[in-house]
Amino acid sequence: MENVKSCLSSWRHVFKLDPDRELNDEMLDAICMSGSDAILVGGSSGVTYENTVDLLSRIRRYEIPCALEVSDLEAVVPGFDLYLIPMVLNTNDTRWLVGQHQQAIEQYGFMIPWDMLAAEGYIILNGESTAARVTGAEAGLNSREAAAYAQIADKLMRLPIIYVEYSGTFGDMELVQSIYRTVSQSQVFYGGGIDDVSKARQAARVSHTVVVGNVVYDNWAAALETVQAVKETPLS
Ligand code: 1GP
Repeated sequence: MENVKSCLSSWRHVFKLDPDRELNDEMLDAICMSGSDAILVGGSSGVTYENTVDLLSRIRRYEIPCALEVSDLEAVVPGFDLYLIPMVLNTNDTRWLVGQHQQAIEQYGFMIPWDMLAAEGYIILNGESTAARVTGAEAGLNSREAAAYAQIADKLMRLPIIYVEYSGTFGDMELVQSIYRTVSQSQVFYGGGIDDVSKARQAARVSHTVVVGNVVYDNWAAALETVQAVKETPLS
């Protein structure tokens, strides 16, 4: 775990790539050579073994570290540097907290490379997102409620990562800051709606790691600009 934590601690900016979406070689080259700290492969739907292998093999032409965010057991592909395991904190459906994990370990526990895994305590805050709908997340939290979930992850469960997920929309930076201020050992990831330099900077002030997703596919020139914006912004 210490190795995993020290690897994660160098991640300030991360691109999240969806195996189910098209990315041509020129775009992938620009993303992998952008100076970002890592590529996170994952998506909320349509992720298969085949499209994950395909994307990994293309990213492997580059030196950038590459992690798989495991959302579907059928799409777990060997060869990533790290495997991130989401555990959704703000849902009443425990399948997304520990249920699917229990089944996976019961079935495949003997072949899990535990020292390559890191758990992510997800707090899902965009009720319109696929992730919220699929997991039944109670997304309408205020800052105090969200920060209380963060303390469960940080202080009770001692998870390496707290993932503040606004997927598809730019979040409430005051709420993110209240989470950031409350943690003492977890690394706070922020993701959601970053599509320009200004939003990248705002998120970089209140989270250890900034995750940039959709804009890669919508406006990759803008996506590339987020790297430097994050890197030159100090944490608050
Ligand atoms: C999605 O948090 C990531 O899981 C990034 O969000 O796609 O909105 O950038 P966006």
